[in-house]
Amino acid sequence: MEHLKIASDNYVAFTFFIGTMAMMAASVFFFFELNNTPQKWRTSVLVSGLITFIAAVHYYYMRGYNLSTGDSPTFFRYVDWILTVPLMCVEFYLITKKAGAKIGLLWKLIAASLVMLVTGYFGETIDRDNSVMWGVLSGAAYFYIVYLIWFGEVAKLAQNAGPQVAKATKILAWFVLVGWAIYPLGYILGTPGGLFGMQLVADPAAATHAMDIVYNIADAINKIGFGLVIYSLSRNND
Ligand SMILES: *C/C=C(C)/C=C/C=C(C)/C=C/C1=C(C)CCCC1(C)C
Repeated sequence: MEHLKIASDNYVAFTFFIGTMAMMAASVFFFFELNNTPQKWRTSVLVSGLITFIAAVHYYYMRGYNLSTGDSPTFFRYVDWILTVPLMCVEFYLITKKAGAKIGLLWKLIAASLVMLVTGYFGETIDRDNSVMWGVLSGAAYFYIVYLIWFGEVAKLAQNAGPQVAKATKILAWFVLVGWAIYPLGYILGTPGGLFGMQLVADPAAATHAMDIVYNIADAINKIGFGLVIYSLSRNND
């Protein structure tokens, strides 16, 4: 068996390792806390654990893939997102359900997130020549999600779901507005001509590395942070 050494300045591999460990630890935490979570919040905390657990498994693969090839594990990255982002939409649905959220709202959020991710994947992989167009389409779907959560149905429902849910939804809305906005930054850094034809990082390898580091940091903030907001909601509310 080959033993791969990580250079001390290999920040990409470092963030893949730390990301794996953080997602694993968060999953153990959420799963073990289920036992002393009030019944009505159990599904929400379980979903938080599923999100970090799915990410942990993908990070485990991505870490190994990156270490042995030096490449960006774009495929695993998008499989992870395709599973976890819709689950984050489920969280919004679950916490606003008691204020009357309909299943149609969940499908809208999921459909928009799938459009956002599939178009992003095209731009990063099979149609890099049109990365700007795919990025713009993906961004439009992203803004639709932001709209639903900040001003649309989710925001309105949260207002009627009691002060604790309203507060948690507002924090999650900030995650979507600021935390999720880190991803297009990674896309712009890593995709040739990603910023309307401009290249921010000239060297292609450096550009890919910057993208992976940005995505890894964003994932840790968004997946674990999101879960912790749900967790604290489950403790503040009876
Ligand atoms: C746990 C993973 C999460 C929360 C992933 C979120 C991903 C995004 C919000 C990605 C958005 C993108 C754009 C808005 C434009 C460029 C392409 C993407 C897919 C990076």
